[in-house]
Amino acid sequence: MRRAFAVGVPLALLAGCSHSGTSLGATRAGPPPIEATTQLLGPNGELRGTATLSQRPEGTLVRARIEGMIAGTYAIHLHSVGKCEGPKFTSAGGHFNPTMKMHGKDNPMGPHLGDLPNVVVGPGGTGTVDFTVPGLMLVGGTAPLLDADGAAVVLHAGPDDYKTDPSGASGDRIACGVLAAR
Ligand SMILES: [Cu+2]
Repeated sequence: MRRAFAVGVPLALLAGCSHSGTSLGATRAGPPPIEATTQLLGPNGELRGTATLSQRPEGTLVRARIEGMIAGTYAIHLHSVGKCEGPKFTSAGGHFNPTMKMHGKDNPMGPHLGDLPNVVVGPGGTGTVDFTVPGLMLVGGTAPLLDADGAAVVLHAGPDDYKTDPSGASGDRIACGVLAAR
C-alpha cells in the first residue's frame, strides 16, 4: 500500500513538468525576443567592448565582451540614463536602482538592479560577463530598464568590491554604451 502511494507522487510531478514544457514551446512561437545591444566607447571613441541584454522570463541576461584593456579586474554596471558624455560619463547617472537598495551583492541592504559581476580581463586584453539579473526587465513591468531616458552600460577603472555604496569603490568611468530598445 505504502509503496504504491510513493510511486504516485513522482508521476504527478512528471505530469506537471510536461505541462510547463508545452507552455514554453508556445512562447517561442510568439513575438521576437526583447533585446538591446550597445558598444562601449572610451572618452576618445575607442572601442572597449560590446554588450547585449536579452529579456527572459526570469530576468535579463547580460552578455558583455570587453576588449583592448590591460589585464585586470574591472567593474561594469547598468546605469540609469542613456547618455554617454566623456570624458567622465557622469551623464549616465547612478546605477539603475528602482528598488531603492544600496550597492552590492555583499551589502546587506543591496544590491542595485544594475549591479553586475566584475569583468576579468586576461593577458590577451579581453574578458566577458555572462550574468542574468533576476527580475530585471528591459520593457514592461513596473520599472523597465529602457524607460524614457534609456540606460547605459558603464565600465570602470577598477574592480567592484560588491559592498561599498554607491558604486563599489570602482573608480572612474572609463567607457560607456547607450542602451535603446530594438
Ligand atoms: Cu558603475
